[in-house]
Amino acid sequence: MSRLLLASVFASRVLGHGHIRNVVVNGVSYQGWDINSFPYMEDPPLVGSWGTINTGGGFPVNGYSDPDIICHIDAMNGEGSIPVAAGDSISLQWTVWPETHHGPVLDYLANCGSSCQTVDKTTLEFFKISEVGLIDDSTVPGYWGTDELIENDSAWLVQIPEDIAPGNYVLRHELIALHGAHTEGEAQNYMQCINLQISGSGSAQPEGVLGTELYTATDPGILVDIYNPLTYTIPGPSLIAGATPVAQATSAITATGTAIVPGVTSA
Ligand SMILES: *[C@@H]1O[C@H](CO)[C@@H](O)[C@H](O)[C@H]1NC(C)=O
Ligand SMILES: [Cu+2]
Repeated sequence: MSRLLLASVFASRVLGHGHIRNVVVNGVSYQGWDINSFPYMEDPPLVGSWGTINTGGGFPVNGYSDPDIICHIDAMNGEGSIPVAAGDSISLQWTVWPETHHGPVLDYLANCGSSCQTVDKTTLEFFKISEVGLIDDSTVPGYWGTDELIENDSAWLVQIPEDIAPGNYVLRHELIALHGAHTEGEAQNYMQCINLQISGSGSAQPEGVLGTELYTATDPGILVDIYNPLTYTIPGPSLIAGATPVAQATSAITATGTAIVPGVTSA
């Protein structure tokens, strides 16, 4: 389908849910992929974010083994990458997230090998670098990662592990809305992928799992009734060693950056 056709088919479904507007690294702001404008452009800006025809609707439509769970529906590899150093905290700045959509916030990395621009997403192996679930259960439905995102002016900090081996990585950032999750198949995952070129002198190469194997529909963190008191188990693989649960605040935006296209390196 042409971009224009996609835009007309899906524009009506994107209202009401958010997406990552921009990514801030050391005060430099990089534009995200904007479903409301990029599909209409002949020559959209070079960004690190992966495009998708839908960052708006509830997901998954076809279950957790569908490759659309990896970087959202019909995801297209990001054409650029954002340069970061191992240990940097990056700020993912969302548009408005709906208050009713309580749930965890999860961040994964996967090594792309030689190029995130051309990698086959179904081969990416994701390891978890950050997770925030039910923060305070003293009320029902509780105070969740998504509520912290809203309270923090729609900004989410995530720290790139200090000891990670340098290279090309996909950051997979995900919010899971659990308001309907007491019914199987009604949890809603909202994931977005962003290419990073990570520099540094670390050597850690954590093992990951395929995106299509991250979750099942009956995981206790996916099929769950948040309107009754609960102890919440965040879904997906365990955090890697060396992950930082709480990132350090980043500096204010002082400049605008442009994504780069990394030279192809040996894997
Ligand atoms: C939310 O803001 C607080 C206070 O600035 C900060 O310490 C915390 O790391 C932020 N949380 C996230 C996930 O960005
Ligand atoms: Cu919704």
